[in-house]
Amino acid sequence: LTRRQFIQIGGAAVGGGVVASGLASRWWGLDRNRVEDPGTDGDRVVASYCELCFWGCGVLAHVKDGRVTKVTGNPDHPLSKGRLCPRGAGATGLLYDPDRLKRPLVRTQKRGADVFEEVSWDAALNKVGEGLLELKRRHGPEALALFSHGSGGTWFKHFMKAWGSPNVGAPSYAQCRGPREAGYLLTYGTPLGSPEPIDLAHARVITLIGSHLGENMHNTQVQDLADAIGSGAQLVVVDPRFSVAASKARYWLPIRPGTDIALLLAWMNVLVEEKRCDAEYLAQHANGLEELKAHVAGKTPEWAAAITGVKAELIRDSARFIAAARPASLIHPGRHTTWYGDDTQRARAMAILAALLGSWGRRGGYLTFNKMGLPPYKVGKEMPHGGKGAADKPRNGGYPVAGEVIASGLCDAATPGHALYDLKGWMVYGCNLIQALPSRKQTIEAIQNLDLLVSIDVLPAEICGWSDVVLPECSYLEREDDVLAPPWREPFLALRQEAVPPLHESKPGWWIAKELAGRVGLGDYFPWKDAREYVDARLTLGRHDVAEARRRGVVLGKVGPVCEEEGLAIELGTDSKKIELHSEELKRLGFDPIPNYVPQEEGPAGHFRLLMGRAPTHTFGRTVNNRLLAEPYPENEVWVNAEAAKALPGFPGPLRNGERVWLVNQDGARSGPVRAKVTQRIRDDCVFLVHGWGQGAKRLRYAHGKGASDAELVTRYKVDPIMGGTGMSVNFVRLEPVGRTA
Ligand code: MGD
Ligand code: SF4
Repeated sequence: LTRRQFIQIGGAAVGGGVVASGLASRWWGLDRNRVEDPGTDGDRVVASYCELCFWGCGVLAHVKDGRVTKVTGNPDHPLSKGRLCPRGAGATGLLYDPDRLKRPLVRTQKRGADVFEEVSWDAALNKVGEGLLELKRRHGPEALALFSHGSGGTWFKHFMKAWGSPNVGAPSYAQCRGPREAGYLLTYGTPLGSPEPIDLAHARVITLIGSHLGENMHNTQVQDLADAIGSGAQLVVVDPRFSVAASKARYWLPIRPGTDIALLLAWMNVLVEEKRCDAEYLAQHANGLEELKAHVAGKTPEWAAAITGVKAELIRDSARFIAAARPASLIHPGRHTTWYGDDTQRARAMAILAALLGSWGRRGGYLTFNKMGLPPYKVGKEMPHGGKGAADKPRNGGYPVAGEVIASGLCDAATPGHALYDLKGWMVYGCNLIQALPSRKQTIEAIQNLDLLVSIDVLPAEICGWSDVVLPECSYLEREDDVLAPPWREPFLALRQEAVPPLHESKPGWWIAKELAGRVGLGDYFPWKDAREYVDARLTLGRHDVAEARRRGVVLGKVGPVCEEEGLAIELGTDSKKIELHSEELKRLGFDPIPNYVPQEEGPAGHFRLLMGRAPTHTFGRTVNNRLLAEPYPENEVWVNAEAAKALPGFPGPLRNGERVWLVNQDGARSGPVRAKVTQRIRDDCVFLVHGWGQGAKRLRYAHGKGASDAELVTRYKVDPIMGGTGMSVNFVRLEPVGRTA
């Protein structure tokens, strides 16, 4: 199977138009051995890094007559390797979106009425500055929180340090990858971070447990996955839905949602009972093998079959298949892991399974990536707050293994009556909290109690409609930002550079933060003239060739060994310096030291469990208004099992493919109308929606009202007691007919 076939199938499965559309020529190299010629058809090419999601691929923006004509992958950049995913290729759809925020806005009616007047930058910044100073005077600096998602947020994080508040969070932790970070931290002594240090390219068997790579597009991972498949790697996919990856898999396990821990324990049972673990590796590196053996003793495939709905034979065969490829048998850790409230334990189970396979620290498994250091800009003034967040002042509601500030905790802390209540102001950079936090009702209640809500955004997202002041940032193609230097196999520094000047009256984040700082007496903490001078100073201090870095957009570091096979000894970050199969820390904290399966609550009769995921051409709500990306996937659909669709309560006859339905949850919350995708590719106890649609923001003229919002249907959530993640797959919906026209 070639990359092209894999991607074609992926595209066809989720929106056949993609492959046929104009996007296809910009989407990946069409031959996997050849990088498309990035030669410009314009006046010049500007190297930068992408912000259509948070992966950070290197791009080349081609500019002609002052307009960006196309965006291609930077061949020199280790994350893009000359290719972009469809979202990255569609960046001009954001740059030239007619609905962009054009001028600063100040609210003129009650919050949520979405009525604003356009004002000058001076007026808007003065208003925010006065509001901030009043907040500080009345409640102290820590009454301000920042929600920040995206690399431009670094300027506002810097502002928060100067201001003196540790309350900086993002939904990407407690509403996304947090449980995984906690699970791996407890097991190996280190969280995974982003990009995940996994070796998809060299794995011989890749096990995806509810990770729908191919629809979930992290460019480098999908490239590596396609390459691995092309060179004979096999997939095992555990998903209630026949995902694109499942359609390529040797084994697909259509699991009952919420029962993965039972399956993982049964897989461990087979490995242990049949002596298929890496005994030598475990003897050298792990603690608690005997306790683990005793724990999984009765947890046979037959036991798990009754729970998971997956045949015992399939569980046994797939366990043997996974074990046969060890250590190059990769259990993908997943990323969006806040499902059922027991998610740290599920992540622990995955981490333990990886240890039994001996894949931590080994080729084809988990690697140790390196980061390129870069000296900081010399501010010359000590920061009032180190900004260590959760570790500094617990904004984590007492969840003992929370490694970052809990965004939902910041919401709690703005809700009167809550034990942590002391927040009075929010700055929101690039997060649509209305869709991103669980329980919209609580988010709005918190907002209504704030003294000040400021949002900084490119588009008029729903959160802007609730803000007091809206500050329009320019898109990433119109601005400079800080250097990006994540840990990676080939360490690198990447530059964000302005391809074209800001459109309308939008401004870059660095400018907004600096101007605000000046208005609240913190100008000394922003001594740089502009972001370019800031970045060049850091590069110069790091002894890099600034002109060359700007030309290539990337500085490559020295590649060192990343796994045992390359000579890197396996070192664990736990206190015991061993892999904690049995976690003493969890035991001390009063939690199960080895994961246990605990049944999830079932939904009411006639309801389906609501599951969510991604589509290849969209990054949740950030791209739904992008006309280019809407071409292949204009709105989401609700996946409904074909058998179940034949006799839905309240429907006069079978639900037809393409028919519009309302989704109504167990508490009466309603979303839609949304088209039904009637398919055999999903179990009959759940339905599936791609996240991001059902936008209530009227100023998003294209996306407004299209599809259904899963967030609107998440009225309940189950908190992970270990790290505070909000499990959101605990809601159930029934379908209601709308009409008979497709
Ligand atoms: P989810 O979105 O939760 O996580 O991507 P993933 O880490 O893959 O995964 C959804 C899959 O899990 C679906 O296939 C669903 O059917 C399955 N599933 C649901 N419940 C269960 C269950 O109980 N058990 C099992 N085994 N499977 C289950 C998210 C990731 O994607 C993230 S966090 C981000 S921020 C990125 N966002 C993003 C995007 O917005 N767009 C695109 N195109 N790609 C993206 N990549 C990243
Ligand atoms: Fe951009 Fe796609 Fe890379 Fe994300 S994965 S940074 S959207 S090219």
